[in-house]
Amino acid sequence: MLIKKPDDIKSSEITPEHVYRNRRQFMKDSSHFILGAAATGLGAAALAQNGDALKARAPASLQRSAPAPWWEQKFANIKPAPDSEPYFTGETLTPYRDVTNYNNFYEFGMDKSDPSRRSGEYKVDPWSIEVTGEAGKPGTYHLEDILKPLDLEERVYRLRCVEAWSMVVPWIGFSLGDMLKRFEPTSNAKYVEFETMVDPETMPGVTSRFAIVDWPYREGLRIDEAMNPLAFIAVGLYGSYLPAQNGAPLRLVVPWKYGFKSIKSIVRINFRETQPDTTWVDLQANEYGFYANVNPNVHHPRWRQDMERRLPQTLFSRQYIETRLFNGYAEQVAHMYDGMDLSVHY
Ligand SMILES: Nc1nc2c(c(=O)[nH]1)N[C@H]1C(S)=C(S)[C@@H](COP(=O)(O)O)O[C@H]1N2
Ligand SMILES: [Mo]
Repeated sequence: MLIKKPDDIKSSEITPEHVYRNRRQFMKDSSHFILGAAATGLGAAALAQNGDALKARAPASLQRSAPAPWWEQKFANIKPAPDSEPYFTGETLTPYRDVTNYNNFYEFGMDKSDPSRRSGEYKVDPWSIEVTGEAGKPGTYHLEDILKPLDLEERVYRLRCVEAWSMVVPWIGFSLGDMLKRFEPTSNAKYVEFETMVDPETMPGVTSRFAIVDWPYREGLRIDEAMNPLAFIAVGLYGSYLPAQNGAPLRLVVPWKYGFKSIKSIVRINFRETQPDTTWVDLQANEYGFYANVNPNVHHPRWRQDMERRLPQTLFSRQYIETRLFNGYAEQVAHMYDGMDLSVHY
């Protein structure tokens, strides 16, 4: 790698907006970039870290410490995102600050800032996942054993919430299918169901009298959706460990579906023959469906779904863009819904 981190650049000056770089663009104007890096302290550390640079890293001062020693080894070797769709989008990344302070994670409260402000007591080590149902290898697995054979990679995906805001996030993780295959789902496994941790001691939203969710938070996918290469398990973002508020230590990321499908802090995986009940469908079936594919043509009673507000926003600028069918991932996923009426199976 041709850039070394200059000693005089304080890592605290490195901000994620600056760190972001399209590698091809980088090759084109690298001399300009080196000058820029030296002058302003942009993301030289980020670019030097891997032989082939990650798209983005958290500011060093904000990078998480490893949840346990074995995590460091995993994170030492991350395959950078490619330069093309579907595992990369040319769009500007949503800054680390917004990705980690504007969250939906009702277990910590209902305000967007609750998950980052109120998750200080939350613990992710030790962590195990219970695998049940239609699988050849059910059991309780320690997270370390699940992650051991899986290689980490970076993927830059759009995340579109049903509340009509969206982000672009550089996740770190692996294909959901690669993890699930090892539990050997049987031919009866037509769906997979996930559950989130419930810990009243460290998750203040769980005991709140305003809580509307019947815990644990539950989500599910059809098995072919789960095995689609785009379905992802994130264990990090911006090159660092996942913060509590984003679903540490591991969460689902299903980029072609509304954000609520991307369940956080998973403790149980259940393979089943029938479609599972899921949290938001149970709460309000006329508003939220099991499929929840991003679709500008399917009306929602409270938020318009043909447009979205792309974060970050400031007091002075809000960026509205058109929402795309399957959140722009139609080429990879539309075939799974051939013959289905998407306004019925919303
Ligand atoms: N356990 C759990 N998972 C959850 C939620 C939640 O409240 N609890 N909110 C969902 C919603 S509505 C969205 S939009 C995404 C937000 O993910 P982010 O905070 O990492 O952007 O998480 C999803 N996963
Ligand atoms: Mo959401």
